[in-house]
Amino acid sequence: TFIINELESALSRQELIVYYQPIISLSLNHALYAEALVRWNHPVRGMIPPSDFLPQAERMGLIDKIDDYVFKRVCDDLKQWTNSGRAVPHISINRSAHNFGGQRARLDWLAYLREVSIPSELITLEITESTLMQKQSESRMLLYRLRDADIKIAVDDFGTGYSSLSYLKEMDVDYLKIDRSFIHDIDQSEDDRAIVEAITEMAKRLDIMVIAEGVETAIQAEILKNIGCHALQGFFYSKPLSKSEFEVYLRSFE
Ligand code: G
Ligand code: G
Ligand code: NA
Ligand code: MN
Repeated sequence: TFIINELESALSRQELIVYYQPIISLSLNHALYAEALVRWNHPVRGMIPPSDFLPQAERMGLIDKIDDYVFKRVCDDLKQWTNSGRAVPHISINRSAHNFGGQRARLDWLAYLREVSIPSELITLEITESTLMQKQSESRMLLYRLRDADIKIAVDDFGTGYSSLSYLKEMDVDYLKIDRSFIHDIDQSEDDRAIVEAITEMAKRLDIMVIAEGVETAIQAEILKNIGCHALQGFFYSKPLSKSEFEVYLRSFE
């Protein structure tokens, strides 16, 4: 398809751009927080969402290049925000399970942060449960290196992957992001509410913060606040914003 041929050149032509979706803190110790989400600004087709090209990118072995590219763009933006003298947001960045710990032809994220003098505490890595379950020593070593350097780890789409919770014991994680499939009907479904309550209770006892994803209505937000989630993300608060829109959002905190 068109994507296979064009994705590689999209990278070199800088057609991939980063949007930021605000994450609303209820009780985190930092108020400014957002998830970086890639978009493809295609010269003919316009803005293409990640769901329409990341699966292909993964199959083509291009996802590492995309993740490294997005990481660098986020670092550029963080550098700019730092230099502006304004409050600097924490940013969550997705890193695919594919070749997660791979050393070959991959950017060393920690070395890069040091090179551009960005404090690693500003960065959270969003990874899936399958990444945490990877037993390869390269992946494990990278996770431990990142944690040692104060990068935060968030488990993305929590509850939809492996049912084993053993990794929570082996690996310190900072956030669980409850998948939006549990949030969507939470005002109707006793079951979904029970699941979100149980996850939140478990997380608190493990000293892990809970972020609910896909919050679309005031009722959902109210229920999630009462349950005690630490932060909320979703269209009810904000869609993903372009960099300049996100800067307007940041200024609204001043
Ligand atoms: O923005 P949207 O909801 O369409 O994103 C769809 C999926 O793409 C989400 O699950 C998100 O985690 C993932 N995603 C967005 N940006 C990136 C990225 O830069 N790298 C990786 N690996 N996944 C991303
Ligand atoms: O979990 P993941 O990283 O895949 O989630 C990010 C994706 O979810 C983004 O593509 C974003 O556009 C999408 N998204 C963000 N907020 C909402 C929401 O409230 N409802 C739905 N359906 N999707 C959302
Ligand atoms: Na997610
Ligand atoms: Mn994510």
